[in-house]
Amino acid sequence: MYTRRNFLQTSFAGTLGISLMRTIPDNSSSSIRNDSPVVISTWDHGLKANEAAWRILSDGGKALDAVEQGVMITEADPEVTSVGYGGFPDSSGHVTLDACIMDEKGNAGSVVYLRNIKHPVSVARMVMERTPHVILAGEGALKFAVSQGFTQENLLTPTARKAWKEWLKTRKSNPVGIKNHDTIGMLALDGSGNLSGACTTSGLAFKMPGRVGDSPIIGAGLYVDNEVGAATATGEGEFILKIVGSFLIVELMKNGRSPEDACREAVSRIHKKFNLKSDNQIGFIALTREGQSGGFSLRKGFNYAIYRNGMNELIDVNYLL
Ligand code: SD4
Repeated sequence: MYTRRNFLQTSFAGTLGISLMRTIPDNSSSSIRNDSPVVISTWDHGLKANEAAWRILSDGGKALDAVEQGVMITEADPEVTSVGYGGFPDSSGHVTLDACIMDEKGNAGSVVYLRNIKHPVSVARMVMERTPHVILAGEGALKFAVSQGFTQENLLTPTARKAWKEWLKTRKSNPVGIKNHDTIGMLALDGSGNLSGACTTSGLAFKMPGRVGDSPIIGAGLYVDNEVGAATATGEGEFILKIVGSFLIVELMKNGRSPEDACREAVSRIHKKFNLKSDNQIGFIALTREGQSGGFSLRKGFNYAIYRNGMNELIDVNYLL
């Protein structure tokens, strides 16, 4: 049984960052005019990221630029310990980043297992725009980034290092837990009616060296079909990969399912197929080309930020268990 919850709405008053909270109607999917831009992104850090994206969208800019600039805010934020700079490292103490981006034409770029570069999403965009490939991994991705002018820097903050050192003492704490989910996936619809998406993460905390999750994999962590809509994911990538979650959601929407219904179906399939642990979490969000949005998660606690009509809101999604 999933439970309907009231939405928590947080309005950010422009750059002043004034927060207001109020309850909005019990309906997670909402429609807007076709020509109104909208941006949605996972988790509450999406509020800040949305602001950067909205500045571009409200100025008549492209969804592709909006999603890149939007998630770069989170990548640069040391407080966010699952994305970019400040992300928790793998079990050997290295911060390794995964990111991808997809545009309205179906072009895509991705980097996996990238070290020492603060903005993997921008490298992913360059893979898309400047190479004939879709994915660059590890050493090759780093060499490419440096060749494009990116500077190498240490991404392991003192806080993340301390957390890793603590974890090393026991190696027992489960890196795959609800607390460690903060990947940002962002979907935007611009004033020209074009959709784009981006997804960026440091993956699961203290993961095995070499591990890559769903986030940089087109179809799993992100998918955009300009004729239909877009979807992105957060949570245990191992499960999302095995159902090709984001592609599935977009195809379900193509067959008439609402964003929330499509996300619910993807979560249900994971729940039916796999033996999940009590701290596994999965969350999806989706956006149609008409600007209708929705999300759904396995467990309580997942939310997404939506900026439309000049208002930035945080929505708690419905959940399965
Ligand atoms: C991964 N899906 O690497 C990512 C983790 C995540 O919020 O979403 N965290 O599997």
